Amino acid sequence: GAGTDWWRGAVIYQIYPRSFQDTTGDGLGDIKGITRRLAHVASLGVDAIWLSPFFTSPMADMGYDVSDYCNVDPMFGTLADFDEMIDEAHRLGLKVIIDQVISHTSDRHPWFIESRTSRTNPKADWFVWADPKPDGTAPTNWLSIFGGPGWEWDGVRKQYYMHNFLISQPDLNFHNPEVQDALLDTVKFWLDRRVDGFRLDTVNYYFHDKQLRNNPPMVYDTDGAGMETDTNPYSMQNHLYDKTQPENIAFLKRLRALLDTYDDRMTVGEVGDGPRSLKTLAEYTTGSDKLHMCYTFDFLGPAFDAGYIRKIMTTVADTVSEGWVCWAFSNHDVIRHVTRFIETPEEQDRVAKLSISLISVLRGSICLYQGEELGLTEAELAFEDLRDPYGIRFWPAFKGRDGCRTPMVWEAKAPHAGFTGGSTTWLPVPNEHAARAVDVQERLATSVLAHYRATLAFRKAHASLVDGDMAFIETNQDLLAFTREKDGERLLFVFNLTRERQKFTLPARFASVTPLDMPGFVSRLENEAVVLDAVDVFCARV
Ligand code: TEU
Repeated sequence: GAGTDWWRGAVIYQIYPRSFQDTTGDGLGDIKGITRRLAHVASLGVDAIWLSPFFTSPMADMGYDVSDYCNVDPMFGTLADFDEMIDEAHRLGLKVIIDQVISHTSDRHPWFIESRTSRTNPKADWFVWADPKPDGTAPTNWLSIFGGPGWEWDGVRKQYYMHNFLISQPDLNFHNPEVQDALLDTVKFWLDRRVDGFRLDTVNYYFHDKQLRNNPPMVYDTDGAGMETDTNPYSMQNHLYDKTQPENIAFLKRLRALLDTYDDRMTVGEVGDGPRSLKTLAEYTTGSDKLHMCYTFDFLGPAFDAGYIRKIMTTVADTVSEGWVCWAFSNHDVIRHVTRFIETPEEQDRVAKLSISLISVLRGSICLYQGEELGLTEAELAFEDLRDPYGIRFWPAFKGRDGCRTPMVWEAKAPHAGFTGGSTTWLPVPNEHAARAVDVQERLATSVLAHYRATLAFRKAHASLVDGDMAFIETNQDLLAFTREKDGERLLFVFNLTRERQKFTLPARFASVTPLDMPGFVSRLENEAVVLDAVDVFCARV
């Protein structure tokens, strides 16, 4: 079926199942817990949920290492729990998007267990196997994202297999059509279970360079300073193979054709590395025969800076004129944005509020990450608390991803803030998080939570914000001013992300403006000038 464009401009709420709500007392979240808490999600005014993986997994990478694509891991519950969760989500008007982690499997997946037994078994070619170089070393210089070489020796096959992430996450060989067929079957399994969409993990990693060519040092753009070559041989950026292989397009078309045999289903591909990512995103989302939209990493870094945001949005306008982007400030892989953006603890609420006000008026769809509606900061954890293998490996230079994965906080006074009725939690619940629990913020009209609801309602009330055009207005470097426009409605925004008051004289063409109340902010119009406080926004109908 052709379907509606519900995903275009949608607001998606990411749930990290392990940390959302426990109902069994084992200190780990589960699907029944999600069902129990969906009313909270719906109350925010979002359109959809995206669930991080809940599939059968040895959990080496917290579920991003799948050993059965068509089942629920017992720690999260059962397929029946999942069906019940979908019923409740749909009853509340929420679409359900699930993660598909198909670039690699777990090394405990039956496909890999079989593949590694010999060079001749039926699945021998389902993973990326290659002979060593004559001197016994790895076939190429490719590195793993999680550190070390991207190849692991297997003593039975006497070959190397390729992995972009952990050694226990072998890379599937997409060049083999049987692999594609098997993966499309798993997608069909979830389509038939009424899933509305898929977040495609590392969608630009699916194909490897079939010719196994060594990579040259990576060339990257150092934020305006031009292209530079990374010459540090130990750099994480170095020798990553160019993941964006042309063969992927044909696979994405097969995937889309399958989705289009159902009504209203969508895909959001994760495309996140470096300077090429927006080009890849455009390639994957232009036209209606590949992906619906892609998720980028551009706002997952440290920048809370008008110039940077203007640069990214302008690049998108130039590069992705017909495709569609999904933005996020936070997710389960990066430091929570409040911690990245604040300069002093006193700013925490204000920065949390301005961030959602900003991202919700940019052109694109958005993903929110559980807990950001409470203004949560990154949890500070001790080495002993860590569960993320990536953090354990690189501590203390990189502390890993556990600080954004701590349990959701529901009731300030309850043990473990209401996350579990049991005696332990898989990661600690910080006291300062508990103080910001949902029940506390529900009682406060000025809370970050109340601000999220008001802001998402504001977005819904103005069609120009959902998918209208976006045009920038000349300002000084510190301000971000733009209009959003659709069907005769034109809204003007002026954002001040700095810690100084700012004044901005409106261009003559905006002579008559009607200021609109942006919930929570204090900017005002004096004569023809917009006067903004530190971390403030002005909005008007023009
Ligand atoms: O992440 C893809 C990815 O590129 C990550 O390496 C990311 O750059 C890193 O986590 C940032 O700190 C996806 C998932 O979101 C992540 O949780 C998984 O570990 C990874 O794929 C492997 O499946």
